[in-house]
Amino acid sequence: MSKNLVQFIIEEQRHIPGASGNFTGLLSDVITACKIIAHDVHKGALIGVLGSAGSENIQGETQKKLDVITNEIFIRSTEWGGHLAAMASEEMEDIYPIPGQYPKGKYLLVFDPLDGSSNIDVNISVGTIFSILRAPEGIANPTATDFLQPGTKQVCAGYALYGPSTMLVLTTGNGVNGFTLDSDIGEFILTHPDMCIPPDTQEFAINTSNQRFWEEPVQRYVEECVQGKSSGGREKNFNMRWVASMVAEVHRILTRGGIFMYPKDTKDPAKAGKLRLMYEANPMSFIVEQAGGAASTGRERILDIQPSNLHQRVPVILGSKNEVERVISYHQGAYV
Ligand code: AHM
Ligand code: MG
Repeated sequence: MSKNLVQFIIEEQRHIPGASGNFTGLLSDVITACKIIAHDVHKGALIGVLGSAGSENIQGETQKKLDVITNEIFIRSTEWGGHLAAMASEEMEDIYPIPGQYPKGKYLLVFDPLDGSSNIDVNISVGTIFSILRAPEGIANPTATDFLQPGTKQVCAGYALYGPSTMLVLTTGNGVNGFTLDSDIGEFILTHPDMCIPPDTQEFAINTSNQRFWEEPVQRYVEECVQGKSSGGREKNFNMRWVASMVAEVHRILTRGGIFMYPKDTKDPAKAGKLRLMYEANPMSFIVEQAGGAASTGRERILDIQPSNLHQRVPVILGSKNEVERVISYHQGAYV
């Protein structure tokens, strides 16, 4: 019989000396949240969840009804279990401390409950991204500052992809495994063990409508991909994809390779990029590195960044190692 996700985690935790079962319990609550979200996303218009909520989040972005609903699902599914000290979400300005009626635990949960939500009304894949950190030793009531840990400190990172099938992909720092939701039995089943990103690729993903705002190294890289063999700059031709759902984009890269870029641009000088370090860049970089890929801003490894605030944005360049390294080398002024 194929392994389900909870069984997989319990067996993995057995190898960790001193593991108390708290992490397994927390993950099991996160899995429940993702199953409920999958249900709501798939029902869509039938249960009246599409469209705008008529509100704005901390980023000043218009919230979809499902942004609000999925944020609530994540909180309600995970706050009661006694595994968390606090959580933080892309959709909430401040951290969410665990209410007094529940026991507190040692973990911090960080999440983007519905990434790519601009796709929801047009029935294109969306996802949930999450990251688990440890609360600093001896801190029972964490503040936002306690969340500001570099990505290398993540205990676990994962995403759920609500596509033609629902998948959950995760790492605890020991490779990357993918599970598919069998909705008949309500379980995520291990279908993609030990996912690896091929080091070379002929596929790139970037929103080219921002081209005029990019820096020179990214301009050069994309221009060479577009020219392919004909420029003499590259030895191969490239294909391009842009789903505008980072989860779908990263999943494609984990499956068949590729490079994804939301680079630094000059569109809004107040923002270093579009994607958020804590909710998007760090968890995805942990997964990508664990699958043998690379993740960088172009200037530094994403997982090494010391966060300065909860909603910080960073440039993101991730995927097949040799292509990411090429883009980094262009940032260093090197010509390969
Ligand atoms: P969101 O968290 O508000 O959904 O924004 C993040 C999404 C990513 O999934 C995706 O890669 C990117 O925004 C798309 O941005 P754009 O619409 O500029 O192409
Ligand atoms: Mg997002």
